[in-house]
Amino acid sequence: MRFDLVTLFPEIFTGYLGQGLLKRAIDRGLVDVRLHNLRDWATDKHRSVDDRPFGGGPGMVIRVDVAVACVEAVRRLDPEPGRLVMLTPQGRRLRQAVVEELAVERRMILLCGRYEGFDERIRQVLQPDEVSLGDFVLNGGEVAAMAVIDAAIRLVPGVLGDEESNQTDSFSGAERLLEFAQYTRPREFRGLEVPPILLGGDHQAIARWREQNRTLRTRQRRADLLENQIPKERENHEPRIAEAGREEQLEG
Ligand code: 6GU
Repeated sequence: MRFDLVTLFPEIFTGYLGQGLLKRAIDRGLVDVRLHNLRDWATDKHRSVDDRPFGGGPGMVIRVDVAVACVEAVRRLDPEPGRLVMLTPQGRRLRQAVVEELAVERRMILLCGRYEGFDERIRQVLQPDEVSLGDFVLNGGEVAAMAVIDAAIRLVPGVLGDEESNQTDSFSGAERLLEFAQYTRPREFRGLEVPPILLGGDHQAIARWREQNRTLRTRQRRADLLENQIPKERENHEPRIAEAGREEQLEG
């Protein structure tokens, strides 16, 4: 999977790209990340990429001419046009279902803004898929772009090793519940003990405990996730297509 990052601050990504799972995926050729500095497409002598908003007000706005020239040039770097994702608090909220949708792409171009935002005509011309991390404001799209890449590469086949799996991740699988509680050594710490069932080696009992624990935790912490559940009987007797219809209804 190829990512092209369009940003005014490519250096933000260098530490992130050189570490952990992502570095391993890049070294193994499973993931390719290219950095592009928006400023390289500025045309005036000051190399300006932003300007004051028409109508007045605080902050600066990313220029349409620079952004469009940059994205169009970056797009032409590969025959696969890819999906253009604009990181903006006005986008649809990123969740695992959105990550799953993005992760099937062979290429993603991630457009990061800074300052007050993008000239509206950037949206009109490029028609990006607009994605937000949530209902709060970041200083720019770079942290959000890292989140998109980080979440997406977990779903690229081969990126996770044998020891890791995205199957039991929170928000994953058919039910999209939180993950169950995990424990490791020591068995006892300051009087807190590991649930004995996890030490017993009865794999069916462990699976039952984890299933219960997932549901309990989700009810306690994120009851909103349980509202999206398909009732068990319906899940068993109705075709899967009913699930998609229901999800649409709940999207609102
Ligand atoms: Cl994607 N960008 C910015 N600037 N702020 C955000 C965001 C994105 N998602 C949440 N807040």
